[in-house]
Order: sequence, then structure tokens, then C-alpha cells
Amino acid sequence: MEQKKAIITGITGQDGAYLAELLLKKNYKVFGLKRRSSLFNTGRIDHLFETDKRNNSNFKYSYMDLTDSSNIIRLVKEIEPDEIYNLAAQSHVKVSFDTPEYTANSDGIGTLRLLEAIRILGMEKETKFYQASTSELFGKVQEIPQKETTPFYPRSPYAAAKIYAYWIVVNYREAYGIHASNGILFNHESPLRGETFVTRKITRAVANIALGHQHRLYLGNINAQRDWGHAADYVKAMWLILQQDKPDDYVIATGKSTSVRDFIIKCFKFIGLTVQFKGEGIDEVGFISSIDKIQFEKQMGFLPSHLTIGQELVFIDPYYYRPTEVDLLVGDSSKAREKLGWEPEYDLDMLINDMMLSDIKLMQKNDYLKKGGFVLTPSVEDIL
Ligand code: NDP
Ligand code: GDR
Repeated sequence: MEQKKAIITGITGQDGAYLAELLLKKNYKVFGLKRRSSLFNTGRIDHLFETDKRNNSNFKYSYMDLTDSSNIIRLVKEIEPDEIYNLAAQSHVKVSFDTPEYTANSDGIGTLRLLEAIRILGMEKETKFYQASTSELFGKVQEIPQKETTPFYPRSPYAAAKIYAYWIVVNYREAYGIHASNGILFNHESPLRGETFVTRKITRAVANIALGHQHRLYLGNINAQRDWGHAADYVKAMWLILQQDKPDDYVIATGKSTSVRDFIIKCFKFIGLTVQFKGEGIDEVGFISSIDKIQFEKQMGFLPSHLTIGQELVFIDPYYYRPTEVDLLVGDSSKAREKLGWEPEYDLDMLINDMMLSDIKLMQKNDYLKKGGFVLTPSVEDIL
């Protein structure tokens, strides 16, 4: 069988890294597309480049920006992919309120540019297309749980841009017969999750608090509830969607929803701290109500002598509130489970376990480097 070629846009992101791993294991030739950055930002995929150098492997990358049509057309023409996974996006919901026009351009029109490339190049029958759609489309939810037939109600410029992308995928499928599908993925996280999304912000902070490097964690709306899964499970669904005879749209979710507050409690529990909340609204505070020293020592390797009962750790900062919020998301992925045979392997506790262990290790590593006098970048004070 001829080796399949796949383009992954957004290769430097969380999902790009997990999907590239999966496709390489399936013996694809993977073309990761990245935009130019002023700093190195290939940390999540550097191990793939190394293999490339050693073994002339199946992983290549090129520069691409979703806002540049000519560059997209040229790359699709050169690569002639069997499959395109469009994962690139300005993916931060809160940031989309600050950069609404750019978000529309990259997340909405960017998807159109890729589909147009397929059409202009006459590749409608050869190239399958996956669009990274999102549970944010459901926004102010019209039904609980949300499934493929639930009406959309976007609550951010990000969601509005992704709605355009969703419908243009459906339209190009119906108008031109392109094998184009939407994966309506609910929140999925991992040790590779961007540091400003709430789960990773929490796991990093808990690790830093345990090490004594951070004393407070500031968050926005901790009443929000999300259906959190693991990225490793969710990229498998992306691949399965493109292996179907017919293109279609699928909800991918665990079916369980948890509040941000409970996520915080679970992460602290992982290091042996019981955290309770008191007060309301912006005055709500999370404090230590008990300490399990054995569990702390098991995870951290030393005793929590710097932490005390009653110590306040979690605070609300309205800066993190959004002009319009998505209060509750919980997905019904029965269609994907039935038609794709997709089942997640991780539950929330396994996800937290994975993220906490990774962030504790990462923060300990940073600590050793700092204590040893090593810094990874030159000190700006010394240079400027
Ligand atoms: P990330 O934010 O981790 O990655 C986004 C990727 O898109 C990065 O590689 C980023 O590059 C790239 N990118 C951003 N803007 C452009 C642009 N103009 N041109 C080219 N590349 C660009 O997101 P995730 O990996 O978490 O998510 C992948 C996709 O899935 C996104 O489209 C997201 O909206 C969607 N999604 C994510 C969910 C989740 O819970 N993770 C749930 C549902 C949908 P750079 O590294 O340079 O910033
Ligand atoms: P979300 O993820 O908006 O669901 O979008 P995020 O982790 O940013 O927020 C989840 C919920 O937590 C609340 N929250 C905070 N969020 C952040 N980032 N920082 C905080 O300090 C904070 N405090 C509370 C938020 O208000 C929100 O309710 C993610 C992205 O990956 C999208 O690209 C994707 O489409 C959706 O998931 C599904």
C-alpha cells in the first residue's frame, strides 16, 4: 500500500504534537505546518525533528500562515496530501475578545483558504479534510448534554469564527463533494496543554506551590463546568473521522462535566492538601483545611513544612472574567462511539495524574537548574 501523506496545520500546538506522533506510528509521511515565530516554539515536536535528522524520517515541516492564501495553495500543490488536519487557530477564547478580527481571519477564513486550495487545485476527490471544530459552538447551551443536533449559540469571537469554519466545511462537502468533516471536540488537555488554559495554569501552580515557588493562584470564573478529556484520546478520534467512507460531523467528549473549582480541589488533593473554599464572587478564597503529609512526601519527596492549615492559596481576579461566559459544557458522543468505535482511555483522575506528575517534574527540573546557576536564556539585564 502506498504511504499516506498528511498535512497537519498547527503542528507546534498541543494537538499537533499528539496527532503527529499518532500518524507517524501509522507510517504516514507527516508535513507539519508552522508559522514563523521570533522565539523557538517547537518544544512539543523537537523529538520528531531529531529523528528526522538521524533517520531521514517521515516528518517534515514548512512555514505556513492561515492568513496567507498563496502560501497555502503552494504547499497543498507541492505536498499533494491524502489528508489535511486543520488544527491551527488562535485558540484562546479570552484572547479572542482582544483580537476579534484576527481570530475571524485565522480561525474562520483560514479554514476557507484551505478548502479553496483543495478546490482550486482540483483535489476534491483525493484530499480528505478534518476541521478542528469545538464545543464552544454550543456556548450558551440549548440542551444538556450537547450532541451533533444541538443548536449552536456562540459566546465569543472565537466561537463565532469557528461557526463560520464549521459551516463552510459542511458547505464544501455538499457543494463540491469534498470528504470534509468536523470533529466537534470538547475540552481536551494534557501535559502539553498551553500554559494559559485553566487546567495547565492550575497544575503548574499547584506544583509550584508545593515547591514553595508560588504562594497564590489567581483565577477567574471557577464556577464554569467543562467536559475535560485527554488529548491523546482525542487525536485518535480525528484520525478515525477521516478513515470513514463518508464525511460527517462528530461530537467527541467524555460525557462528564466538572467545575473549575473541583478541578482545583482534585489537583491539590494529588499532593495531599485538602483545599476548601469560603466567601462568594470575587471574595471567594481557597484555603488549606488539612494536610496529608504522607501523600505530600510521596509525590514531592520532602515534607510540607512551608505549608500550614488555614493558609489561603486560591484567589479570584476579575481580570480573568470574560465579557460573555460559557457556563456548562457536557457532551454526548454516542454517535462517535457507535460509528467510529471511539472510546476514551483516560478519565479525569488519570488526566490530572498525568498532568500533575509532569508539571511537578518540570518545576523540579527548573528548580535544580536555577539552584545550579544555569539559565536557559541569557539574562536580559546583562545584555540591555
Ligand atoms: P494550541 O493553541 O495549542 O495550538 C494552536 C496551533 O495553531 C499552534 O501551532 C499555533 O502556532 C497555530 N496557529 C495559530 N495561529 C496561526 C496562524 N495564523 N497560522 C498558522 N498557525 C497558527 O491549540 P490546541 O492544539 O489545543 O487545539 C488545536 C485546534 O483544536 C485549535 O484549532 C483549537 O481551536 C481546536 N480545539 C481545541 C480544543 C482543546 O480543548 N484543546 C477543543 C476543541 C477545539 P504557534 O505555536 O505559533 O502559536
Ligand atoms: P476554554 O478553556 O475557554 O473552555 O477553551 P480555558 O481553559 O481557557 O477556560 C475554561 C474555563 O475556565 C474558566 N477560567 C479560566 N480560564 C483561563 N484560561 N484562565 C483562568 O485564569 C481562568 N479562571 C477561570 C474560563 O472562564 C472558562 O470558563 C478551550 C480552548 O482550548 C478552545 O480552543 C477550545 O475550543 C475549547 O476549550 C473547547
